[in-house]
Amino acid sequence: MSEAYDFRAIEAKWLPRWESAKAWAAPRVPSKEKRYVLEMYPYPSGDMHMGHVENFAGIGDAIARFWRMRGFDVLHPFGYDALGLPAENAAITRGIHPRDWTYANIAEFTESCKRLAISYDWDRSFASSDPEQYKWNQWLFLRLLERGLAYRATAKVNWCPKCRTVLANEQISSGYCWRHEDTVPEIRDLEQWFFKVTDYTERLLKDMDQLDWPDAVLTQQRNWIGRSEGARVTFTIAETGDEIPIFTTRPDTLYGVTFFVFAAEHPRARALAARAGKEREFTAFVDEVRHATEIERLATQRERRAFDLSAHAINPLNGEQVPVFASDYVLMEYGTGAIMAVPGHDQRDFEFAQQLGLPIRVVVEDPDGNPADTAHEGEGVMVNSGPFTGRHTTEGRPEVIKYVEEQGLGRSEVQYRMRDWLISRQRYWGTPFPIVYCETDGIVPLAEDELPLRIPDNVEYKPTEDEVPTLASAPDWVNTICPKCGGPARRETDTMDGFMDSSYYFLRFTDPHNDDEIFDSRVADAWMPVDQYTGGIEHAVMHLIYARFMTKFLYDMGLVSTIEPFRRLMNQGIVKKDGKMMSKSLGNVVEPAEVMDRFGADALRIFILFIGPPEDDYDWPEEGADVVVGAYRFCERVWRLVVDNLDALKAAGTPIGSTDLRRTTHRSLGNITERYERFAFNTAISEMMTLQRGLSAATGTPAAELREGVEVLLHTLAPMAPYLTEELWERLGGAGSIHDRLWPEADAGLAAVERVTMVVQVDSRVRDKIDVAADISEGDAVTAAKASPRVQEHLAGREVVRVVARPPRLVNLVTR
Ligand code: ANZ
Ligand code: ZN
Repeated sequence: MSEAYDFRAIEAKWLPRWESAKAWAAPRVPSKEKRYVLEMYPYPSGDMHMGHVENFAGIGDAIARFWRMRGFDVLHPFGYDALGLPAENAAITRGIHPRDWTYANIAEFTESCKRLAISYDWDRSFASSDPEQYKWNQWLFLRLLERGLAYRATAKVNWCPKCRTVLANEQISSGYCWRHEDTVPEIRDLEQWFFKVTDYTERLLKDMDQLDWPDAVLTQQRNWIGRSEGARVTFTIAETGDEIPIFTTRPDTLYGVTFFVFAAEHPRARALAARAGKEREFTAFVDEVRHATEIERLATQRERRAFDLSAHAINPLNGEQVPVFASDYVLMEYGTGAIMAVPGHDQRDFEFAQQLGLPIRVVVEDPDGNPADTAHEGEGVMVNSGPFTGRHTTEGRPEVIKYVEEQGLGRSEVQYRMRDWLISRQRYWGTPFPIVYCETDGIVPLAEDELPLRIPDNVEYKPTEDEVPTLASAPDWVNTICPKCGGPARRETDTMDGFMDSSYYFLRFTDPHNDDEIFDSRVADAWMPVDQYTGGIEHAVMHLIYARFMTKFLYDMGLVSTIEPFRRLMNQGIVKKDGKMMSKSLGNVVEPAEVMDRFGADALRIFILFIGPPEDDYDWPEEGADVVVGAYRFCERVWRLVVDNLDALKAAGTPIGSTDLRRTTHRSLGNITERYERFAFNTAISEMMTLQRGLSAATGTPAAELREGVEVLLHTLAPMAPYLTEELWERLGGAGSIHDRLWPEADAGLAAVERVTMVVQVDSRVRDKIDVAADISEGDAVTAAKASPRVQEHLAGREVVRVVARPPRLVNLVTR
């Protein structure tokens, strides 16, 4: 009876050794070609779940370890995105201080990472809630302020009564709070801090061509930036002479304007209402509109709130006068807050016209014939359009713009959907703003040596029924003196959005404990950009836009020489159970700790990569943790392969010649390597399993050949099963750690697949001879046969009714 596979003993033996050797520490600057591998750092809201296991211990660690064995200097850091709402919500429901809750979770999460043997450089680890880290949020804020990129403005904000905080527009899904799906945010007016990301729109768009990112993410970014080309055209109110510019993407439809619409919040709309003696009704109308969310306002197929302003707008192109309304479907924040309405060619205008019985005029012919119940929004030949009649819209559009410009009626213009980044949060557990408000000096920045301005610790964090503590709950902290005049001043009681922390943490990881600078530029330049970034598709816009913005800002400051932080991005799939995301509240969680207790960390690591391509979702089967037994058995078979043959393997010399087993080994190595390179980890594992079976069955072969195969198996399995391979490598008498070794190279001669000539017949007559691999599959042989041009010529479109395939020598296509 051979020695049993005791993963517990193996884990207990190696983990402390790797820890004390700091086995995964990256050099300060790389001396070899570098690779920077990063997984989006997690919010520590509890212990690790299976999604984290997949991203961190599966994908990220397999890549980092593979690249290390390929001879690169690898930076693979880890930390925690630890400021933000969940800590306060936990504090509210459990009566525990946000800090205590956060750091307890971090300790637990870190233990799980270590048990999983994820190759993180732990000396670089930090939490964004560490004052030494959020100091740099404050420092960056001051740099943005100096350059006019941080500013204060009154904004209509979305206030969630349950979170008791302001939500960003992107934190609202289908009109509800992103965290409280039954709560519609209220609208409030507040003075807020913004970052001017809109100064970077063109660069954010243009530099996308450098990114090797999934198309879905690039598309979301493009839509979020929302670039529209069009024109600004000025209309005049007949009754008052007010000149009102509008933004349109379709100046070629100017002859189809039949009415004019203001956003409810537009100041000229209120003035016109007052002029018509309708101010009271108008105020009620505006109040109602402000309670609708932006998403609701832009939706088609709903009743629109309309207010007749009893005025007329003059179309500058044809002098026609059209009625003027205010409505909720025009947004104050986009374009100019007023539109020319073309119901013939804009669906929202069409629906508004139908609702109010306004005229609809066709000025672009629909090539497919215009159905009466929709607007034709596409291109076509211009009709009823004065001198432009007969032109195609694609030509007419620039001509109209040119005419408008010549006549001084307007100009061409580009508009963006993207707004400035609202950075203020009315929360306690966030980064305090490094400024004071002084009665005489206004906004006064703190000096650098006063940073970090810490979150006041003396607040007894005790939420009550209807009030959550904020920084305002610490009056001795809020009331301070002005650094400039020494007079009384107040601190800002808002804190910064958590996306601030994640907008540059990847740069900070290159030099994480630098107290004098945000990072040493030489060090950052040596490691940047991140070569492989992995994280959820839910971060396609906010985080990835803000991180790109901040990198460009730091580039502009001359601190870093990369303009794009993440060269390559992967979105890992979601681990589900019963078709839903695993979650404690649904009770459908398979706990990583349970799996590790039963089968060991290596089995879990292998399993999580074996479930499918990393980008695909995975629905965990009924059996729960039991399914991992397959990966465990594979570990056990590898164990036995080595332990049962140990004496022979240790005595083995160098293999020679071209034997079957050697060819299998080298061909497998070639395949496995190629799959690692594509991050096709699941198929790499299948190939390793095939190799293991071949080796385990090869009893009686010379030990040297067996040893060669075993070494390939252990080396290629090392990035996925670090404990097992390290132990077996030691038992084999291998030198040093297997994780410090270089990836084996396949012998090209041995790995080469033999080629043979395959005869292709059509109705039993030879029509072609093609060169194929000797191990070609039946399916591939038939495909290759059908693809031959000569065969196709002889088939001449006739149907193949039967195929006789004898790969690799013969395929016969029978047509009758
Ligand atoms: C006339 C017109 C005719 C329009 C037509 C479209 C089609 P994008 O592509 O998203 O940039 N618009 C302009 N400002 C608006 C606002 N503040 N609120 C709501 N809608 C607004 O959309 C630009 C188009 O959206 C503009 O072009 C304008 O309608 C409308 F056949 O002008 B258009
Ligand atoms: Zn909420």
